[in-house]
Amino acid sequence: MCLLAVAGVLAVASEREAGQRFPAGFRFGAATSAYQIEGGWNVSDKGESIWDRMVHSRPDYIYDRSNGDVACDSYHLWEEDLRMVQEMGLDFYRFSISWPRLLPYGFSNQISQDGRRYYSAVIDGLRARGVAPVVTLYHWDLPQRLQDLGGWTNPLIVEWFAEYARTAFALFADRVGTWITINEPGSVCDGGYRGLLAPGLVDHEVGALLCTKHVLLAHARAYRVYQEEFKPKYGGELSIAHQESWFEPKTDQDLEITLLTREYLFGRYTHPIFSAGGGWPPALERYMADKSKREGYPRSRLPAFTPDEIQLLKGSFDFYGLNHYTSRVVRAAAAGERPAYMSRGAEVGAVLEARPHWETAASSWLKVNPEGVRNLLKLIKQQYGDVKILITENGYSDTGHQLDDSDRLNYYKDYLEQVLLAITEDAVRVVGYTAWSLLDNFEWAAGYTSRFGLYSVDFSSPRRPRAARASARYYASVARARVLHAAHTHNTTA
Ligand code: PNW
Repeated sequence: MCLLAVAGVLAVASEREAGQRFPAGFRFGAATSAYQIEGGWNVSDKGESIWDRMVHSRPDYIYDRSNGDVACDSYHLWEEDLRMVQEMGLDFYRFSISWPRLLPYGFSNQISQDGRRYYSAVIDGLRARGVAPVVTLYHWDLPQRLQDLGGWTNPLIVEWFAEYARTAFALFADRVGTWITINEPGSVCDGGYRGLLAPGLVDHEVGALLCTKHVLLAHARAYRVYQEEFKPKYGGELSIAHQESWFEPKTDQDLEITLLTREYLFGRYTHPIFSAGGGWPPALERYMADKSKREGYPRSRLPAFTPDEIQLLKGSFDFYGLNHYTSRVVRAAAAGERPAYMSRGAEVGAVLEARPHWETAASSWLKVNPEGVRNLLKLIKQQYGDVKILITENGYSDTGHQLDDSDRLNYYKDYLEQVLLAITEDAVRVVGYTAWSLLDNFEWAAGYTSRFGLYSVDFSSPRRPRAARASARYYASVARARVLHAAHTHNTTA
C-alpha cells in the first residue's frame, strides 16, 4: 500500500477513534531497576547490596540459580537502552539508582566517583535524546552494611535514607524533575520479611511491621528534604510507588474481609501518606491492637506513630505512584480453615484467589484482569480524592526471548484501554503510564525464567543482544499517536 493510502486510513481511523485519545500532556514511559539490569555488581568501588549477598550466599533461593552479576550488562550497555527508549518515542524513562553503587558503604562520607559518573551519563544521555529521567532512589538493593545494622527494622535508617536522598538530590536534582523514593514499600517489607525477597528474613509478624513504619518515615523525610532544600530551586516532583492489586469480594458476605485485607496489604502503606487524617488505617490499627493483645504481646505489633510522625507523613507526595499488575478475589477463611501461614492474607484471616477465567502469565501470581486497573483507579480517587496518579509500572511476563509476543501486546492494549476509560468516563486524573519493563531482566527469585521486556535480551550471549518485540512496536505506536487503535490499524493495513 502506498504512503498516501496509509495516511488516508490513519485519518479515517483517528476521526472514528477520537474518543480513544489520551489527554494532551499524558506521558508514556518504560521502567527498569538497577539490580535487575545493571550487572557490574563489583566494578570499581561499588559496595555489596543485600541482593548481591542473597544470590551469592543462597543460590538455591533463585529459581534457575542465576543472579544479577551481569544481568543485561546495562552498566556497560546503557547507551543501547537509551537508544531503545528513543526508538519508541517515549516521554520518560524510569530507572533506579543503586544505593551501594553511589554510596559504597551506605553513608555519604564516601561517594563513588564511578557511580556518580555512571548515573550522570545516563541522565545526560536521556536529556540529550529528549527523554525525561524519572529516578527511583530505592528499588530493593540496600547496602549490605546497613542490613548488618538492622536494615529497615532499625529506626535510624530513616535518617540514613534521608542522607542518601540528599546526596542524590545534590548530585542530580538539577537535571531530574521526577523522583520516586521507595519502590513498593509493601514488597520491601512484606516480601523481604516473608522470605520472598532479600534480605530473605522470615518475620512477618514483627519484622515486616517495623519495616513498614521505617520505610514510610524514610520516604517522608526524603520528601521534606526535597521540599525544603531542592524544590525551591528546581521545582521537581516526588512521591513513592505503591504496588496495589485490585481486590474484590468473592461473595456479598466477603465485603468486610475484603476491606480489611485491602487496608492490611495496601492501606497500611498509603493511608499514612494520602488520607486526610493521616496515620494507620483506623480499622487495621484496631484489629492489630486487639489481635496482638490476644496473642499476649505487651503492645500492638503494628508500631504506633507519634503525632509528629503522623504530620511528617501526611501529604508527603506530589502525585500518587501506582504499580499495578493483577487482581484477586477475597474471601474469609472458613471455620476451621487456616489460611497458609505465609500467605499474604493470613494475618487478617483472608484467602486470596483468582477467578478461573483470568489467564496466567509466566509469573504464576500474574492473573490477567484488565478491568481491575480501572476499578482500582476509581477506588484510589474515592479514597484519597482527586489526586494526580502516575502509573509507575504495569506489564506482563512470558518465557524465552522470542519476539512475537501477542499475549503481552494484548495485555498492554487491554490495560491501556481501561486506563483510558478511567480517565474519560470516571474522570480519574491519570497523568502518565509506565510499561514494566523496557527490556528482559533479572526477575528476582524467578531469575531469568519470567521475561517482562518490550525488548528481548539474549542472556546466553555475552553481548546481551537486545531486540524489539511486537509489543515494543505496538507501544511505540500508541506513545507516538496518543491514540489507542489508530496506529494499530496502521500495523495491520500497511
Ligand atoms: C514489581 N504483586 O514487583 C517490581 O517493582 C519489579 O521490580 C518487578 O520486576 C515487577 O513488579 C514484576 O514482578 C511486584 O503482588 C511485586 O502483584 C508484587 C506484585 C506485583 C509486582
